[in-house]
Amino acid sequence: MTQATTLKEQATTTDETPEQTDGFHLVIDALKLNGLTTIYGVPGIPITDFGRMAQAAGIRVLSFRHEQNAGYAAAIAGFLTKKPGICLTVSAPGFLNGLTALAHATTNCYPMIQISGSSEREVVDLQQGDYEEMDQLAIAKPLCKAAFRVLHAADIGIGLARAIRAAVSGRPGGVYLDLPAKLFAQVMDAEAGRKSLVKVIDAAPAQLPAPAAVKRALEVLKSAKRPLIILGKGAAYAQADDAIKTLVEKSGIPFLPMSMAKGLLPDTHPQCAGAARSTVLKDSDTVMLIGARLNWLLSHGKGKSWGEAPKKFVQIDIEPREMDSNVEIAAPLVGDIGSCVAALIEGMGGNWPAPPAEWTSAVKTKREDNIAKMAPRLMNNNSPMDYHGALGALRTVIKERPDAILVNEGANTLDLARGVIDMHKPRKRLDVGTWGVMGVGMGQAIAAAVETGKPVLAIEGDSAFGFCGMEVETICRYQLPVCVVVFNNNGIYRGTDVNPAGGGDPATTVFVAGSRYDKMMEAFGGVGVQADTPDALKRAVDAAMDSGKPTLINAVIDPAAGSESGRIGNLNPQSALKKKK
Ligand SMILES: Cc1ncc(C[n+]2csc(CCOP(=O)(O)OP(=O)(O)O)c2C)c(N)n1
Ligand SMILES: [Mg+2]
Repeated sequence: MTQATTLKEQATTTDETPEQTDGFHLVIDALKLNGLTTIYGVPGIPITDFGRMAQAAGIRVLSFRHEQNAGYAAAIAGFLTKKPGICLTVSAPGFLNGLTALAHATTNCYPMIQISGSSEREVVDLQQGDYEEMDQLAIAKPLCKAAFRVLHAADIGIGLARAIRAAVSGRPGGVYLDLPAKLFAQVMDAEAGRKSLVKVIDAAPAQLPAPAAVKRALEVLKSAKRPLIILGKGAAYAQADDAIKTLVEKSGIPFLPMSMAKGLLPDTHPQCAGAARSTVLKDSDTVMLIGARLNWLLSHGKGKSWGEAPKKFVQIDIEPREMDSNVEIAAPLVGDIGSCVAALIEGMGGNWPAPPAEWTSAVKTKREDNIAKMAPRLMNNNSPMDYHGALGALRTVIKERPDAILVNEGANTLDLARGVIDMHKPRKRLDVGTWGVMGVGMGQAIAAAVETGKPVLAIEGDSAFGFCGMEVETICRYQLPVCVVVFNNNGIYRGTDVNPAGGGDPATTVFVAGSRYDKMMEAFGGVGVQADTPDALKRAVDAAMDSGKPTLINAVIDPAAGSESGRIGNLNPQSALKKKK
């Protein structure tokens, strides 16, 4: 090398400004480094360019029509993948629209990160009336598992790492990450930027149960005369499917799946007590909860539905404070579900005694009786359809297509579908979760299609669908294999109520009679079908699932068929005073 060229090279390096990066790119690089390659959101100031750049950088960015639906998509993506689902929102109103979903994710223990742009701190904190002014961090904090704000570009890597860890470790939940507008534009040295990024190692470390706790749990189980296992959606989330199956089968104990744990073991499994729910809750003497909480969905573990006889509970949960939340837990087993279940299997050894045959055969008889009672109702071909006729047809669809993902919301539409439609594989049933929230359907359907690539069947009450129906445009835009069936009974619970005042306004629970929701899908280029009989419904769903084309089927349900609040009418407050007419 000559002296001249060396000098020339030196000159070029010193003349050139060092390579630079900015907040936009650091957020993108940090997401990619951690394998977070899908974003659900709505564009606008200050994150419009961020969305574009993320798309350019190979991240899949799905734009929704409303942040709440993007948030529900991110939340269920977290449930399906065990990685935090990412929801991207604009400041103030967009942030608030997404926040319901973040709170829902936290309540349901789904890992999710809501990344929101926010306005300028200096102006917001002095309350000087900035564009979309709001102290978002303070508002998000009580509604999620953790909340962070990043002010310096050099802290983006560590900020995202903290958010990921908080979302997925221990009991998963929603995390808020506040990124003020200025942060995106901040520039820094590219090499220093690269070094500032953090790849999160072992984001959800295994948490092993104490050996003494395992021993205690096995002793309680062994002394049971009428044992029951309840599988919650935490068990489905854990993705410890084989271990859970082994535990259930080795123990011979009847199991009851909660709604989103259906299919963890097939509902048709000989030990499944789904169709004998009230019997097993009442008559069991020992109950092992696996990733299920004793909240309202299990009547808090006490009261009429749990019968008179004393019960002993064994509970597996990663959150120690879950123990004794409602009743005494005789054997708390704190740890991640995979580790706890593996430890139990090991502790059971080779000759674990089967539960008394008297108990298992009583459960079997009850289950078979109930299934036989329901069977003829599922086969009717009435028009207009009742819930059972329509659901009987859809039950066959899922039986024939066990890999399809079922999304389900509504009141009667939810409660009856849960009972009627058998699930055959884990994490194929997605629904309203712990809050019984309406409007999750389209977000969940979109995320399910995006994250799994499987066809989706969304069974929606007409009211439930109304909360998120505009996202059919999103489904059409991204050409997702989603078939939406709207159970159209002209209203909430029923379409038959009349205004008690006799005035011109309709009753509070009824909608426009005979609406054609199928036309909404047609408006965006999807397939719309009107179905009046279970046979026509089955044909239309099969065609949709075969073609993979976005489809909406308006399933005409008898407006008088439903009951108030579906299966939970008892939760409506009743005044001691007589009803005034
Ligand atoms: C966000 C939200 N708002 C309101 C409710 C109250 N709610 C419970 S079920 C329901 C709708 C039930 O009607 P539909 O979806 O048509 O089902 P159907 O019983 O008619 O089959 C409503 C509004 C809720 N659960 N969540
Ligand atoms: Mg309805």
